[in-house]
Amino acid sequence: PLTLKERLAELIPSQIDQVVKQIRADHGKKSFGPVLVDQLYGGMRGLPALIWDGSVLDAEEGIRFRGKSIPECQALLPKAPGGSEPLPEGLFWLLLTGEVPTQEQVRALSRDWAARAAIPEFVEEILDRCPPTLHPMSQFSLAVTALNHDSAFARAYQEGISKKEYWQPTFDDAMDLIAKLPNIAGRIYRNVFGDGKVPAIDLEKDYSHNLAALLGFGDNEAFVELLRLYITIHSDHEGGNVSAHTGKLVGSALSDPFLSFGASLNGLAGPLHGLANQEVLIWLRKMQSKIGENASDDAVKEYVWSTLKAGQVVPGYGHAVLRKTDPRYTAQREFALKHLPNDPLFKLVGQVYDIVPGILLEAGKAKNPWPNVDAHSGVLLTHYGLTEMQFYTVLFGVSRAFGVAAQLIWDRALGAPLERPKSYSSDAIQRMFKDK
Ligand code: CMX
Repeated sequence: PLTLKERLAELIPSQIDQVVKQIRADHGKKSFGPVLVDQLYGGMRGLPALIWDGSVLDAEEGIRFRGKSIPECQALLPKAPGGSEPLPEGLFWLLLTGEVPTQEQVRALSRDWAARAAIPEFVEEILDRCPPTLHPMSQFSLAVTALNHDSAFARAYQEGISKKEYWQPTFDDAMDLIAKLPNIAGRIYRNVFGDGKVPAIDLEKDYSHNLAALLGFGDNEAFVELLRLYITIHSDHEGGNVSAHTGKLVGSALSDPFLSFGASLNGLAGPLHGLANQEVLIWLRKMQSKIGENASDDAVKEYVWSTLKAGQVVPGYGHAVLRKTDPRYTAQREFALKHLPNDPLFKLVGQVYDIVPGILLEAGKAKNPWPNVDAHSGVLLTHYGLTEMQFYTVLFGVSRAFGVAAQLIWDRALGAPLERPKSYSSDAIQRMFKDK
């Protein structure tokens, strides 16, 4: 069977000639509609501005990866022997090619990533020197940025590679990037929360198993299954979110995939984006310490209102694009119903789900009162003993590499140009519309 790189090499010419050139010839001068001044001040919500092939987000239905919903991916993508969650290896193949790989192709990808997993000694040293008080996301970003030292793309560019070949070293870097993340994440986790000793990668195991083992949970098959699901659903959420768009933007300057994804991680580390992963659990724990376990609905309601009245957001609720319950939330809820139905914190998450949307609607500001992906992930990780909340967004970052890397490869294959949208000053806008 073909390797992923061989299959991509087959797909790229037809995507350029029969798809992109055709779309531009047929529709290149068509408009999506007017751009409103409000959109410039309003975080560019709804402004069509990017091509992103791996996934598209529907406001009502949620994400589809290459046209496939999360339940469809769970049904169609290859599983580990005895497992029932999709292997992220298969999801990466799907993101890149639009095709569901065979079991054998996924096995080959697991082996390839395990073989590429080692990180340079100097990167280990950088991590070992970080004070444990430096947030795990900052450490993660430092290490990923430093991997640029061995970038195949950066080297090839210096040696004068032709534009047509850009995608090839980008692909090699993307594979290295994804492959090395478990070792980086494992080292950060062990340095900050453990004894600093990181076990070796097992060349025969799948990516999620190895990541779990590096974190110290390799013997817990349910946790490994959770990681397979977690990485699959956090991988990609179309192109406009902060981490995805940042990676694409930085990549458009022909910064290599390590520099580009390092930038993505800095965006993911913000509390309105990936850091909500940790914020939700911190918020739930604070609630428990204030109103006790098994609190009444009224006590929970009061706590939610007190959050809003203090001028804070309810973490894990709301979304810039989604207008319904996030299917990534639902997938995690189903995992919890299967594996940890009686967990007290899971029950609290369910209680919060029954209460928060009504309050956000009553408060009348949030356009979407429903939970997003981050409302559920922490309770699952905590259940299995991964209780260090400051680490959660690192796992989100490992997963987000899949989506960003896939698009970086396609951007270089399609010759995507430097991104450079137009900006205006308020003064310029006032002058422009003075008499209109
Ligand atoms: N709690 C309280 N207020 C909220 C809210 C929430 N969960 N969600 C939105 N609002 C408020 C906004 O802060 C905004 O208030 P102001 O007008 O005072 O500025 C108002 O409602 C309108 O916001 P919106 O148009 O509905 O939402 P945005 O597109 O501006 O922001 C998001 C989207 C996700 C940043 C916001 O819903 C939020 O802050 N949620 C909590 C943090 C969170 O869970 N982030 C994770 C998102 C998923 C991810 O990227 O990982």
